[in-house]
Amino acid sequence: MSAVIEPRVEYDVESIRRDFPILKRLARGKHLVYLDNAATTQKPRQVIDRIVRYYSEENSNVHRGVHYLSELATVEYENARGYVQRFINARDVKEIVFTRGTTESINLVAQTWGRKNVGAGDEILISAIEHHSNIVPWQMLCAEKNATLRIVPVADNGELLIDEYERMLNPRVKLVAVGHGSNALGTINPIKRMIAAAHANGSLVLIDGAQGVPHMRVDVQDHGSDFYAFSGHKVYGPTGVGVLYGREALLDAMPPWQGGGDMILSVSFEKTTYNALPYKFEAGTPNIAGVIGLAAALEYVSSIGLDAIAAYEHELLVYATNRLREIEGLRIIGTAREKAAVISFVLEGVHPHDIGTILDQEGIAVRTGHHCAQPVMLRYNIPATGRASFGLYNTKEEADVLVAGLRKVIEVFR
Ligand code: 7TS
Repeated sequence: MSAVIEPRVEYDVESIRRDFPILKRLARGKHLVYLDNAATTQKPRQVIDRIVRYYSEENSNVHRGVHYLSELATVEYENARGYVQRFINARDVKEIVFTRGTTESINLVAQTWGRKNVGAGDEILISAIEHHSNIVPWQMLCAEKNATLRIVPVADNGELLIDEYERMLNPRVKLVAVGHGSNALGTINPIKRMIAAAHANGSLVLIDGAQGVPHMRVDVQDHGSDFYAFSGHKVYGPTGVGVLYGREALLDAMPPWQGGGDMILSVSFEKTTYNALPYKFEAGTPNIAGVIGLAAALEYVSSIGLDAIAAYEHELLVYATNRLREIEGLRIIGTAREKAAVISFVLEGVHPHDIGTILDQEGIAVRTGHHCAQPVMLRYNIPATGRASFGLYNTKEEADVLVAGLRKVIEVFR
């Protein structure tokens, strides 16, 4: 696998769209307008082809055979780990653990580091705008350990109250767990500042990067997180694979999680010794094709350029926000100054589910509901929102189609 790729010189969205076979298809007889990228992204043929090639030419189990294919699969699997390490600028490949996704990465930390290090009276800080994946594992841990979960509040515009956060830090706070970006509101949190404040307080920080990695350059050494979790499928890679980055000293001191093959050095009925990092946390046959496909996806976004993607998506966000604001009775929920291209909205007099159903008839895929962030809905006193989330292949024309679709929704309910 190549190391660093020169980004494309200019952002050519039409050429990028040609990389994604699914974007050519129709949905309900209309051109597909896919605006549900926060849920999952579509896959470029570079990723699809890589997975096909793996199964056609390289498939074997890793880390066990001395035969040719097993060696080949192992090299590709470990090269992928190296690619992920360079992609997020981790210090060492040992710091990259492959998981099923963000959810599993967070649960791994809660169940291993958390069980070992969190006790009665300790506190874990999360924020009011977390996805359920970054709430429930901590609730479970706190219930088991008699620890307290505390919630950093959010302002009306969707920004966390950072001064309040800094006041909440105290010696009992063992861990701060916050999202890099909010899937429900689009808010990008000032994680570098939040991490520095937590470290000054002696607390560790886990960043839920599910909505970070797809939208911006992530450098774990620069922002300084102790753990960073993300999913392959939200960054144009396959489902069923994700990453837990953890600082080596922390991972090293954590007990293993699942027991099984590959995570051991030796097993007898009397005593088992565990494997070195990162294998200690990768019990059983991993998602080899998924890991290789994930590296292909990261290579793909690198070839476009993370900064170019961020700039392009920002342009889309500004354009779509302005167009949506033209619609009478439409209210955008989440207007933080730093936002990813995620727009949640409610439409006066129309239930979000009806919005989703009518837009679907137009071939427009948006998500409606609570977005696995029910506390956010409660905070803004709404049952659900419609949500358009943009990716690197979306266009301003698609934002126009969305606006036209919403005008149809309004017609129906007039
Ligand atoms: N954290 C955030 C911020 C997310 O947006 C999601 C998924 C997760 C964690 C969980 O990721 P997973 O890959 O382990 O499932 N968000 C969404 C969404 O917005 N719509 O569907 C899934």
